[in-house]
Amino acid sequence: MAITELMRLWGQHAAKKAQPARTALDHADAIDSTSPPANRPGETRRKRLTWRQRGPEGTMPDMQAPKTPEYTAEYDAIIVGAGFSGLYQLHALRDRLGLSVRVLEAGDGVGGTWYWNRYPGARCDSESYYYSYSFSKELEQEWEWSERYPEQPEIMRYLNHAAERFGLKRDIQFGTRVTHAAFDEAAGRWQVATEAGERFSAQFLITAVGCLSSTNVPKIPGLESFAGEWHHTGRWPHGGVDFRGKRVGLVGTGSTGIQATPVIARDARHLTVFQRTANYSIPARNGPMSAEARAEIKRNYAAIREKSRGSTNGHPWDISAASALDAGPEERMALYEDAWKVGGLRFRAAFKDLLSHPEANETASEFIRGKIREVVHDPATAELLTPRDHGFATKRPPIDTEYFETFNRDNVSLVDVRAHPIEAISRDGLRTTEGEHKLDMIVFATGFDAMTGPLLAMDIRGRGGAALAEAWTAGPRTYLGLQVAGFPNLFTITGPGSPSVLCNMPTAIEQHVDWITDCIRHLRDHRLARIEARAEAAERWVAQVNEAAHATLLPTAASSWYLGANVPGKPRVFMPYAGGLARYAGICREVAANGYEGFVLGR
Ligand code: NA7
Repeated sequence: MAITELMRLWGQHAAKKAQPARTALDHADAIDSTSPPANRPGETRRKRLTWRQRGPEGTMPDMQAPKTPEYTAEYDAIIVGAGFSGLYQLHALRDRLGLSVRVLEAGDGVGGTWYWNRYPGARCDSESYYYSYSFSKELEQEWEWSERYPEQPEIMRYLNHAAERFGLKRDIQFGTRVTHAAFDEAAGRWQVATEAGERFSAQFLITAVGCLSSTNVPKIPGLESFAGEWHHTGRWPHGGVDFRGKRVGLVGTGSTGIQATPVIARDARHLTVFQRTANYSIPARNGPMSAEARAEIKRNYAAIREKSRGSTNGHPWDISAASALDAGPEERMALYEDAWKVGGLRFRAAFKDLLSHPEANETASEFIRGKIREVVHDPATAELLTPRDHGFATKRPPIDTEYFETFNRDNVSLVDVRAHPIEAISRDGLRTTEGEHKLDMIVFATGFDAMTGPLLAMDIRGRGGAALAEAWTAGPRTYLGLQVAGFPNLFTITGPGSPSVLCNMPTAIEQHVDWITDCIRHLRDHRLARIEARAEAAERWVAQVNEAAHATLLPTAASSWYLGANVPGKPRVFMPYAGGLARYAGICREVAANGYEGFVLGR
C-alpha cells in the first residue's frame, strides 16, 4: 500500500475525536492470570540440556534441582530478559539453530519494559501495525490491533500470544533476577548467578534487558517518612492504584508524565505536576483502527516492513526531502498544520532538517509553542509549559492525548521545580524551595537509568575478571552496540552504540537478533567457539557514534536521557547511534560479510 494511503486512513482517524485512554490497570489482572506459573530448572528438559551434577551421588540432577550453588544448569545460550528482544532471540536460537537456551526473566510474565510499565495511560508512541514482529507472516496476519497506538494491556496480550504461539514460555524461567555473570576463560563459558543463588553456564550470554528498565527514583531526603503511597511509573503495582479523593503529586514531564497526567487528573481530587523541564508534545490522535485500515495494512505488510528497515528511525514513512528553510512562512505553517492534524511521531518528518539545522528546528519549536499558547487558557501556566531551553525533538519527543488541555482543569496545578527545586519530602507532602505541597500520593515519572543501567546492574565480568562497570567508567564503549572488548561471547541486544532508542524498537530488535543469530550460526558452521570485539574496533566505533550524534542537534539538549543527564553522576555521553537504522544495518551486514571484521574469532 502506498504509505500516502495509510496517511489518508490515519488522517480520517485524526478527524475523529480521540478515544479517551483507558487506564492500563483495567486489564492488568486478566493478563497476569493467563501467565503460567514460573518454570524452574529441571521442569523443562531440552534435548541438549545437561546438568553438571556436583551433589550427592544418586541425586536426580534434572528433577527438582535444588536451588543451591552446587548445581550448574548448562545451556548453549542464556538470554536475560523476556521482552520483545528476549522472546524473539529465544525463538531464533532454539527453533532455527537448535540450540539449548534458557531465558532468565526477573518478572513473573513476559513483556519486559511493558510488563513493568503499567502506569495509567501507558501506551506505545509507535503505531501498533509496525510496533510488532515481522519475522512471522502468520503472526502478522492473525493478530488484530484495535487502536492506532497500542495500549500497555494490548501489547501484553500480543507478547503473551506470540510467546504461546511459538511455545516460548517453557524455556523461560520467570521470577529470576541475574545478579552476576562472569566469563570463565578456561572453559570458554559464561557463569551466571541469580538472586536466589541458582547457577547457570552457557557458551553465549545474550542480554535482552531493554533500554528503559532500570528505574530512576530521585534521592530526595525524607521519602521514607512520607505517610502516603508513592510509586515509580516503571514499577507500577499490578493490583492498580486508586487516585479517587487523593491529592496526587506527579514528578516528571517526559513521555510517561505526559501520558499519565490526563488520566490521573480525571480521577484524583487534585493533581500537582512538578515540572523541571518543559517539554514539546505532539497530539497522538489515537483512535480505533478500522477494519478497512487493518485489511489494507495486512495486504501490504511486506512493503511496510521494507520501508521500516530502510528508514532512519525504523518507522514506515519517508522523511520529507524539503528544508524547513526553503519553504515560505505560509507554506511552512500549512505543512506543520497538516502534520499536527495527522499527529504522532510523524510530525518530526515534516522537514528533512529539523534535527540538523538549528534555524529549521526553531520553526518547528516555535510552531509547537504557539499551539501550547492556543490550548492553555492561563497565560502564566502556558508560559511555564513552554519549552525554551532545547529544540523540538532534541530530547525524545512525547506524544499525548490532551496533555496541555489538562492544565485547564480546576483540579490540576503546575509547579516549576527548575525555578524552585524540590528540597525534601515530609510526612505530609513535598517541599520545594518555595513551600510545601500537601499530598496523599506521589507518582515518580522520573524515567530510567537508560541503556547502561540494566547492564551494569548485572555485575558482568569479562576476561580476567574485568568488570563492565570499570570498562564503562567514562561511558559505554561497544563495537556496534553488539559486543564489548574483553567480554567474549557476550551480545547486547539494542546495546549502547546501536540505533535502539532512536528507533521503533521492534525493528531495531529484529535487526540485532537476526545479526546475532547469523553470527552464532557462522561460528557453529566453522567450528568456532568464540567471538570478541577488538579493542581498536570498539574505539573506532565509539568515535563514529560520537560523530554521528554531533552531526545532529541531539546532543544540544542538556537535560536529555540520551546523554545520561537525568541520572546524577552518570557520564554525559550520547549513547545511541544517531546515524540512522538503515545505514547502521548496512554497516553490520558489511562487517559480517567481511568475515566479522573488527572481531576476533577463535576455537
Ligand atoms: P524521561 O523522559 O527521562 O522523563 C523523566 C522526567 O522526570 C523528566 O521530565 C525529568 O526532568 C524529570 N525528573 C527526573 N528526575 C527529576 C528530579 N530529581 N526532580 C524533578 N524532575 C525530575 O522518562 P519517561 O519515563 O518519561 O520516558 C522515558 C522514555 O520512555 C521516553 O523517552 C520514551 O522513549 C519512552 P528533566 O527533563 O531531566 O529535567
